[in-house]
Amino acid sequence: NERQEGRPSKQRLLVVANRLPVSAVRRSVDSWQLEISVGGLVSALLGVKEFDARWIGWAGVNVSDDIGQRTLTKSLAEKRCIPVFLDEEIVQQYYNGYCNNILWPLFHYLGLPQEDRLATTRSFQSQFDAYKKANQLFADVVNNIYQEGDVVWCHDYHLMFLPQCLKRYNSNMKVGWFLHTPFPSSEIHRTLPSRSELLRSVLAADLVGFHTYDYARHFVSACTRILGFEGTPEGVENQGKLTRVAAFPIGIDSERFIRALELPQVQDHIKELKERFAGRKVMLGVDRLDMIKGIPQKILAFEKFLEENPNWRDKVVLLQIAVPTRTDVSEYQKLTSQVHEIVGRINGRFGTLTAVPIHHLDRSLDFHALCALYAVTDVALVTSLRDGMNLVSYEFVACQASKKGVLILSEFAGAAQSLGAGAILVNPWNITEVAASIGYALNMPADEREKRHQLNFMHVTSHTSQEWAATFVSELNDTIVEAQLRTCQ
Ligand code: ADQ
Repeated sequence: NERQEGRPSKQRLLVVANRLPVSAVRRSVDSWQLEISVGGLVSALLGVKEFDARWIGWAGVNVSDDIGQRTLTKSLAEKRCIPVFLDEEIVQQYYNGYCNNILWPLFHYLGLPQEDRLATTRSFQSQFDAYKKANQLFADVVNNIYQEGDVVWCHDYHLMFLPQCLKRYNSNMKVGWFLHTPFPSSEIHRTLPSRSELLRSVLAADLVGFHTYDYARHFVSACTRILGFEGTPEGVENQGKLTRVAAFPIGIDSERFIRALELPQVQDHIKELKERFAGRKVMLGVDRLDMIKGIPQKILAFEKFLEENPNWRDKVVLLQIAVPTRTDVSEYQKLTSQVHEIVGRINGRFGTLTAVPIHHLDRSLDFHALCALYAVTDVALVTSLRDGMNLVSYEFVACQASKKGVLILSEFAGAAQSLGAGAILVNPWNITEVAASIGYALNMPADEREKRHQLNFMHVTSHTSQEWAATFVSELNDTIVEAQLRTCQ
């Protein structure tokens, strides 16, 4: 034990997110198979060596029996993960309902569900109750393992109620909250029936972080207009309590992508792809299949480009990789059919016996295949209608050191604020503009591509996910010091 040996031990960081970075599959009554998913957050925190990170979250399975809960807890402990157990009813109401059917669309400017106002209002209340209950279950687990000196970092819109629950347990707990989606204009947030309760709870945190300055500003405006609190340059103040609000733009572990390109299996993959698409420029879209990603708009813009530029029809291919998510939700099923219908129509219209203009895959790619695809791409198309940041744009840039391809990027993605200098920014709703940008990108002279790429590459490699996590946690520690100073004065 480091403490006993007199060496300073690392500060414990309790990372609380809806999902653990591990998926659990039950093999028998008392044994589990665990699969780690190295998402952005995991690699961000693996790179931050000064903290001892523990994860608290839902393992994605319903485990209602004691043996199951005990054995899963034990297996997860080896991965430094602590499970929160949620029953099916809660998952339905909290996760599928309040989080994904209400907060997700609202925060992306898609509004509240409207099909049947009365039914929506009734179910709204029960979903919000389940949301609070679920957040309380997360708080119970955090509180059980919390030790003095720990910092607690809560993530995303699933856990907006958590800061308040935690502070009720222990007002000295250091609590930060970070939102991965946009925070919408206060006029949008105002429509949410539980608007004030959520804001008050988030304000219980010591530090509140967003990807961009705009989202932080929207949040502060919501607090001043809806709660009547005071907005200051540091954040939001109410009755002497200051909650720091700031922008912490996320990044990626760029080294991981750059290193992967050297691996023989990735090189083999690159070679295969180059042969497969020889003589054609490659355009790429990689998204979760979600309405916010603007996939139909992107494909329609590509169609318009082909329509207006017959000379390009057999010289360019669009690879659209879309991982299905939330497949049990009807809107997502409709979106899948809509995308398939458009792709089928365009391929029927512009395809030949030997080649089609769009390859659409409804699936996830493994990391190495993804890196190879990024590396052979001439033009990446990120046309989100709204997106907190968008890491695909960063990953593409990291893999383009030799090709220096062009990034077409939606001005409504947070990434537009960091990669705007090198990318071609577009309004994804304006199909004509996106089609024209495709033409501009495909014809761009090498020196302009080089210049634009360098700007983005410098940003992506110097603003990494590790730096993002370290900055947030160090600022969180500082806010506490400030608070303690105030009480001492
Ligand atoms: P997401 O909406 O998931 O994240 P994004 O930032 O683009 O969006 O991250 C997606 C991740 O999934 C990327 O790492 C990408 O490589 C991977 N991915 C996507 N499609 C894939 C496919 N077909 N196969 C394999 N991998 C695929 C949320 C917010 C974002 C914010 C992040 C981080 O919505 O705006 O940038 O959190 O804060």
